[in-house]
Amino acid sequence: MKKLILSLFIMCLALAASAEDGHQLWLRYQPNPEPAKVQLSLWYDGCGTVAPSPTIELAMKELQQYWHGAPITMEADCGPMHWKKGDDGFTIERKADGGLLLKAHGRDIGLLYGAYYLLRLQQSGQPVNPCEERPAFSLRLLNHWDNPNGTVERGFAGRSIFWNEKGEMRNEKWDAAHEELIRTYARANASIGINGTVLNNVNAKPAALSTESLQKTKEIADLLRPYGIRVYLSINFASPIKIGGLTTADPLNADVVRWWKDKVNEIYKMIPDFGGFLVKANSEGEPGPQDFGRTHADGANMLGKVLKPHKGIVMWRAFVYNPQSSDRANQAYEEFMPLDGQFADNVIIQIKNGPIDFQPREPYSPLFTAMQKTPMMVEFQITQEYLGAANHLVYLAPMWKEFFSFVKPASLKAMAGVANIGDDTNWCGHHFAQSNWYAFGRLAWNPSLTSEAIADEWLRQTFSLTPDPSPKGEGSIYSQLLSVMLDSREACVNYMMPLGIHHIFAGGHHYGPEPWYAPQGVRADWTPPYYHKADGIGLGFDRTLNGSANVKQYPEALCREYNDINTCPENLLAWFHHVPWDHKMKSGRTFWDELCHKYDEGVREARHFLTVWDAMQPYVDGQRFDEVQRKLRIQARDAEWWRDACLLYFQTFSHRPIPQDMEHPVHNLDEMMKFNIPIGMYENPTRGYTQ
Ligand code: GCV
Repeated sequence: MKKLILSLFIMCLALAASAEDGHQLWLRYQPNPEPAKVQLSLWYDGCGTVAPSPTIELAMKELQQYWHGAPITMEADCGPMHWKKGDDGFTIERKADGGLLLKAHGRDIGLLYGAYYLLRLQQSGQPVNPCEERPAFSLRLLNHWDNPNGTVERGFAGRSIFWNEKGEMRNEKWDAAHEELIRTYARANASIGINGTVLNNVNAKPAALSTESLQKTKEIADLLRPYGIRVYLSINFASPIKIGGLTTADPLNADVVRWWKDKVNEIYKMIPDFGGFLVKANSEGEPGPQDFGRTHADGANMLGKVLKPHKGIVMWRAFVYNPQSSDRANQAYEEFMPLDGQFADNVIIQIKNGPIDFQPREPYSPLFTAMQKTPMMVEFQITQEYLGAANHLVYLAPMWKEFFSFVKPASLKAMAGVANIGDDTNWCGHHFAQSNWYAFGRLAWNPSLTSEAIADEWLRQTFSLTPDPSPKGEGSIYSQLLSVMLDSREACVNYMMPLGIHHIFAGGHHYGPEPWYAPQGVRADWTPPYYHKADGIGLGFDRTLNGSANVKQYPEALCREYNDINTCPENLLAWFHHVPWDHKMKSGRTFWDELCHKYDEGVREARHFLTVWDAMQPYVDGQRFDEVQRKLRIQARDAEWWRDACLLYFQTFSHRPIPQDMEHPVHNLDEMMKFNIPIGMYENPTRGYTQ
């Protein structure tokens, strides 16, 4: 044990001294000088041996290269009766001779997952015990919002890793390096159990289905396959018109159906294990079946039918809203509930975790508990569109766990996450944003893992942090850093939009505060005043039975709880109520005073994160230390900017003083109102407010 601690300590010192760019993610296994003892035992229906698949070869290679423990026997029944059956799981047993037995439940990928499981335990210093592991969801998918020109919508980590500016997968010059990049991406995903990836933006260009583009998709699929990852594509519902030369895309039109059938056949000829389609229809200007007088079910089922013979699926998004409605939060429910039970069995409705749009805090989308007869999956956003982009350290597992405290994982078929990955050297733009990719995969495998356990294993693997014999001792730097991760989401809510306020971001790029943003001609539901409704009386959206009645979409007990301002959880107060400025809060303060204190608390937390990180300097390599420090400085300044902008702006309605017992704004409202960051939705701002 002493030896292990000493070598980890030395490793930490060595790491601190050497430069590190973060490209290795959490995969920092130490190679063996000699291959580890790993044996294969594969058979065919109990009567013959079979050759290992590329996936099994990978598992073998990973363990031989990096496993330092007891000899391992890997075992699988590869007969047609078993192969491809069963789940993606595995079992680990201890043999009488002290060796380990790793058995796939059915599919070869179980052995690769088992290999990464063992390496994770080794890397994070945890013991290996007999276990049986199986994923909670059979589909664990990343959604890339990558455009064919190489930009990434809401991408803050550079450009697409799949498509270059010419809309090509790759060109001659970066062939080998690019293939390596895709393989590393696949390996990282496999190490956390992700088994599917949608390669293009849901705002899909019809050309994604051109034969030329499909050829590139096939090349990517070939690289990902050994890692157990299937590819999927987002499709544009008007493709039959745009690239098929038809005059309609009506899902009930025979020519349209034939066009989709032919296209799907073409895809499966090239990619026999193609996963299926993701569809954003009749949403934010994207075409859909309603353009032809048909329903979401008509559109989804037509696609489901043509994919079915190939075992493909349709993920049909419920992210719909129109400018006329009086409450955007009501709309997905209003459009989809009447269709409950009408979807084909290979169609899954993909629903964002909240009813509006990936806000720092939202209640869960009521569709999840309302729809009873329709397969559903949740869509989380790993990329931080509304959480400080790649500048803020915000660990998202607590947010996703909050969702699962309301929505039972067993009620869902699958979990999708909008990826935060780009071609930046460190993949995610911020070293700590890697933890969100990691946490997404771990929760998709096992949603009952705690946020703390995931953060702990990620930190240990990513930063090789065990600098002292009691690294988790009360008050140790390590435990403070762990707390930073665990507290970071709530801190972000506090300095951006506490107490249920939502969608008060800058227009367009969504970075920074702009609660006043309401230019003429912009649809109301794209402007913050639509959501905060600040006036002389108070702040917040009345979604009670006297207001938009959104509360009615929740189960009865929750409806009652949310509807009453005295029982509604305070962290959702302004989501469900127009809260009077003098409303008495549990703390005894008025709502206005509480709001001021929450913002200030957020600022103090963001500053504290920087203080903790500064103390990490001796234990972290120089490059990553500096890069994270720079980002934490931006975050602390941004938190101040958010507090000052929001409080000074809302004060013009509340006409109440900022309490004496907190720090007062240091920026001027008129100057902040003139400030804007000249970027679009494809890049990370280099800094926030600079006055
Ligand atoms: C891909 C929000 C984002 C858009 C995104 C959309 C969606 O509106 O701002 O960038 O488009 O959600 O999820 O479809």
